[in-house]
Amino acid sequence: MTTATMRLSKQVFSVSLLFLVALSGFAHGFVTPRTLLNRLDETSKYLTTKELWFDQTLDHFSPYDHRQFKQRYYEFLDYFQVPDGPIFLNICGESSCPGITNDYISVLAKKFGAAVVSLEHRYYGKSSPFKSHTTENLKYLSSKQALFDLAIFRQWYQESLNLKQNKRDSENPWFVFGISYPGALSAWFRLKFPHLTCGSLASSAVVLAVYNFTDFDKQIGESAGPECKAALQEITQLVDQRLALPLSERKKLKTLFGAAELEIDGDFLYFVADAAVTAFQYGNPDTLCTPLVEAKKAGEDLVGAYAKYVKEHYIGSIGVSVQTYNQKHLKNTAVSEDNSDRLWWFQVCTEVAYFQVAPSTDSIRSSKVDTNYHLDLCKSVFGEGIYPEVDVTNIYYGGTKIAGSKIIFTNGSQDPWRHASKQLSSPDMPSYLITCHNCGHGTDMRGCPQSPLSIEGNAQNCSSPESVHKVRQQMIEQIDLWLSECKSAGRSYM
Ligand SMILES: *[C@@H]1O[C@H](CO)[C@@H](O)[C@H](O)[C@H]1NC(C)=O
Ligand SMILES: *[C@@H]1O[C@H](CO)[C@@H](O)[C@H](O)[C@H]1NC(C)=O
Ligand SMILES: CC(=O)N[C@H]1CO[C@H](CO)[C@@H](O)[C@@H]1O
Repeated sequence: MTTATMRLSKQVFSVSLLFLVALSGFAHGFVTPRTLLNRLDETSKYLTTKELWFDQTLDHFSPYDHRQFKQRYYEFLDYFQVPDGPIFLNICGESSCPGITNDYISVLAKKFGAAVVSLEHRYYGKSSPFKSHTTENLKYLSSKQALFDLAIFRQWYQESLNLKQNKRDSENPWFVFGISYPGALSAWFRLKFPHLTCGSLASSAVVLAVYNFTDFDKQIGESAGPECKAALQEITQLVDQRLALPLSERKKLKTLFGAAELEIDGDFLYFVADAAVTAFQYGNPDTLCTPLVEAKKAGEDLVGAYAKYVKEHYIGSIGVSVQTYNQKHLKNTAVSEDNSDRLWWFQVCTEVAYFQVAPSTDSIRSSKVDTNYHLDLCKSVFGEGIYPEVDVTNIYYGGTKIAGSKIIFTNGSQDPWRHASKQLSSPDMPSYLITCHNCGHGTDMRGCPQSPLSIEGNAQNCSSPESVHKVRQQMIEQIDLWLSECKSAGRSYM
């Protein structure tokens, strides 16, 4: 994901892929280029990939269903100060979890002498309770069940540790971490199970379920700046015009973008919009904007210039698979490690929405990417009656009015997702904004820019490394304070 798109070295190439998988392509559903992932040198990019297994309850809310399934988890103990160092619970989210990613958590673990444990999210990766992901079988896939999974796992892990260390009734101080949807889970975990953790880091945490998420597109416009925004809007207009032409012309257009398989125009338009989003979300805006603004100045074909970015950068170096935008593919109920897009769409279509619809004026994406497009997708992929009840979700967790405590919220200024996060500080819940040209999703944990992954950040490529550094220092002070409050009270929670 650098500007040198065409000449990416193999190493940079694989780091981008790893990065993408680790961060989960949150923009749309999921983009998990598994086949390419296998080429990675996984050892240096993960703290550990050694799989461990845990027996989890399938339905935490049923009084009589006692079925269980195998859930995958990881532990990293290299920095752990035995016996009473802290335990960092690093939440995995809406994609396969092949290990504990070697991001800023490793710096924090070293600093605090912490163990790091990570549980794969139910249904994703190798932690599916079922052999087929029919809509009926997806009924236990929810954030509420996932939070309960984490609580049960946390309890069990502590007990096993106590057994190993021959100690009773004493607990290590726990701290929970997550980025993006796992960031929301991290905040919600502290909200629902405050007695199980000393505090939470909720990085780019999307705690507000949003039905018509028009602020998302608006933020892309702001992050792009006037010139790039105008170019993107002109491209959308031209693409819309060409989609009104006869079928053969429409096919030509889709082929130009390497997306001939997207027969439904809405899927294609969503894909076209999402390709631009990624540049801002992950801190590489110039990769997209520089060639577009240049093409515009030179009077060159803008659609052609954008298609080149999409094919070479979005599909090529990032390795996004076009089929993840294809409703036909989303209907596939087969269970495999790269089926996360169907699963995430199910969560979107039942709980959180975040429908990335076009605002009524000044939109960047096509106005055809509207509420109906999303509702039709939910119905077509999962069946009648599947649509999100965002109000219920927000009543359950509180949205941005979450009444938690000891939760750190962090956001990147260029990240469209920040409008679904908690951006204002409140007592015991500080919120920090990391402001810079390429500060996007999860900057605090993934460095700046967020790809290629560089734990401490890449000062050469980050427009303001000091703003990242400042927020990290504040995070460290908070974590230190809350852990010590826990310890002095002799408890694993406060
Ligand atoms: C990032 O920095 C490297 C050198 O550290 C440079 O080769 C590359 O072009 C930079 N990428 C961007 C997007 O600025
Ligand atoms: C979402 O947008 C659609 C179309 O503009 C509108 O009909 C609907 O009322 C909106 N819903 C909410 C909850 O804002
Ligand atoms: C802590 C912080 O800087 N919060 C800011 C986040 O962004 C919003 C605007 O989107 C500001 O209003 C907040 O002050």
